Amino acid sequence: MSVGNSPRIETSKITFTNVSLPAGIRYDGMGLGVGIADVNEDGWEDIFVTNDFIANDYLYINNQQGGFDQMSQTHLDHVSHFSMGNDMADFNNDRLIDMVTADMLPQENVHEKKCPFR
Ligand SMILES: [Ca+2]
Ligand SMILES: [Ca+2]
Repeated sequence: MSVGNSPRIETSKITFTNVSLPAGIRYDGMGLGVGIADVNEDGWEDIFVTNDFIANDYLYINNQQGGFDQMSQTHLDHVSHFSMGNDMADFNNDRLIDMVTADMLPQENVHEKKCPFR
């Protein structure tokens, strides 16, 4: 996911404006998954971004003031370091949102040791 450096994109009928930085979406990473759900049950949708090896996964809690605060450290016990996609839903019917991340760490760590970012 690229944050904050994308120019305004216009098509003939639809216009998109990048509001990532004003909304508090400040962290770059190799984003491969985005999930939207009300994780803290305050009635406002939150965003879960899963990243591959360069950055951690980020949980953006809706601050109800037009933006989000990155709060993965206080809301999650741990995150994957090689995340692919994610999904959020009530998978076990207990009326609480569950979060699932697909991790792609290979069985051997040869590839990880060759990575220049580690
Ligand atoms: Ca929420
Ligand atoms: Ca559940």
